[in-house]
Amino acid sequence: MSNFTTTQTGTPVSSDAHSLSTGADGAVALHDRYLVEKLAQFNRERMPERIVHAKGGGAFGEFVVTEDVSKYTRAAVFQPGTVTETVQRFSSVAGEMGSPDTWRDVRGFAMRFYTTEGNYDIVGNNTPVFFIRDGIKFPDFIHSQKRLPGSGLRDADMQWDFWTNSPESAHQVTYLMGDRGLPTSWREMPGFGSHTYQWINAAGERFWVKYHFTSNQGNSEMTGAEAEKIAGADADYYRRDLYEAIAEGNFPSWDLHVQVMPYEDAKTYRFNPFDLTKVWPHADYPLIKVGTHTLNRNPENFFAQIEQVALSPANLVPGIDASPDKMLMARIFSYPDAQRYRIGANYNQLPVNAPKAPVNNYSQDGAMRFSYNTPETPVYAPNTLGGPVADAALAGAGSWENDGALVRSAATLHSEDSDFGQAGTLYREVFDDAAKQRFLETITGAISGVKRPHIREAAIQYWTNVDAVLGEKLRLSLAQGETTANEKAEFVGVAE
Ligand code: HDE
Repeated sequence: MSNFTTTQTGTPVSSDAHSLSTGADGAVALHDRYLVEKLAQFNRERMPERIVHAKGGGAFGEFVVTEDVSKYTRAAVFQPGTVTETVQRFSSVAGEMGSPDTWRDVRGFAMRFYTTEGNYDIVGNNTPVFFIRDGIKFPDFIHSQKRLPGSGLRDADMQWDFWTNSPESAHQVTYLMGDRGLPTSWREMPGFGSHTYQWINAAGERFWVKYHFTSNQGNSEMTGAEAEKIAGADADYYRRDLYEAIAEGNFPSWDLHVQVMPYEDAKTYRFNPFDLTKVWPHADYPLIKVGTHTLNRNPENFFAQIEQVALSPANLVPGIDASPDKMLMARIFSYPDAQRYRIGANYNQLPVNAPKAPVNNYSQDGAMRFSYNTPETPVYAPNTLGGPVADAALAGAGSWENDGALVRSAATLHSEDSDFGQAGTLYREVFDDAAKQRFLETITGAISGVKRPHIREAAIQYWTNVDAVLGEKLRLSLAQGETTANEKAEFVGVAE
């Protein structure tokens, strides 16, 4: 028989159904090594879930460069005609691994290009901005979105106390509470790199860029009621949709565009171009197409390939670099740190994380190491024995100028910077009347869960700062909700 069961070490086993015991009904033998191995392996099947973006799904694909953007970047992955294998993972932010896909939330939109120059990862969301602009607030922000320490329950007071005390969150919360917070599927939503990055061309000229992924399936959203119903019926609604679409050969794709800002413009632009809570109006810096990303292959093993994929903004390639965005710089530390903790020191050697380019350095050992240098390769640098040597020209790193004493302060304000300005523009100019009505209903529902009056008042003021008419409508809508609730309570009183 060829398909026989073995231990983890490849030795055939006697039974998958009966433990070794003294007599049919006797004591189980401790030396039943397969029983012990099977139970011990089972106890170690879970590794820590991602502390954010724990629930998700993903697939493999390819990116094809259809245009010529070589005047902006030397990155091999973005040269005309280049085709690069990719992996992409979609996710929600606050929910745990078993949470419903269709809870209202921002969606993770993270991908890796396995380029000839090493892995390049764009780890963004389905919104172009974020809730905060300094990474030091991230743990607090996430704590406020997750669970109360005592009851273990999620809590509207926490959420709105954080948001109303972090006014920079208004733009992203407007996206979150708008239609974008409930996409019909991962296939029918856009993606963004969100941050500003730096591109460097072959002549060493530097540009600032923002990434936009436009869905070729179009954008589509569901209502709160639809999302709530689906959440109860199928917690894996988005994951199933993506898997079945690809299995049926219905391959989703996105066109990648970039906005390109000349290096010198950054200093005088009307918005702080490195402030993650702001967008660059397309009228200022129009979209320039780069190519098309298509997802065309499902994972063979969800845990090995999607649970263990370690996507990180630290994975940058020659011709692409970070920018003086405080959030991006904090993320560049945090993702590899989280992945070393969650997966292990040698997580980049796992097949799904291993680059398609040679690894050549002096790192060694660490648990689960299974690829290594030849015995002749020195384990230190500098050396005279032919070990790898760093090459700045090959590394193609970017740079920028900034100086000043070490300070802890808010970002420099540019002429039109404000915490509520772009949120108000989004609400007034992008939401049509129907979307505005849905938005009012959503924030009314969310804020009606707030118990403390001072936080409720702060939330009304927060939205008044976004748009005065909206603030008035919200105050009225909350008051009406309260009246209705009191009437209901009175009614129940009578019924009793
Ligand atoms: Fe994340 N984020 N993040 N985040 N994030 C993680 O990395 C973090 C931020 C995003 O599908 C973690 O491996 C910090 C912005 C996505 O595997 C963690 C800060 C944006 C994913 C982490 C941010 C994101 C993550 C969790 C503030 C959009 C899932 C485990 C400085 C632009 C990627 C892990 C995947 C995952 C840290 C803010 C998106 C904990 C410290 C801004 C899509 O390292």
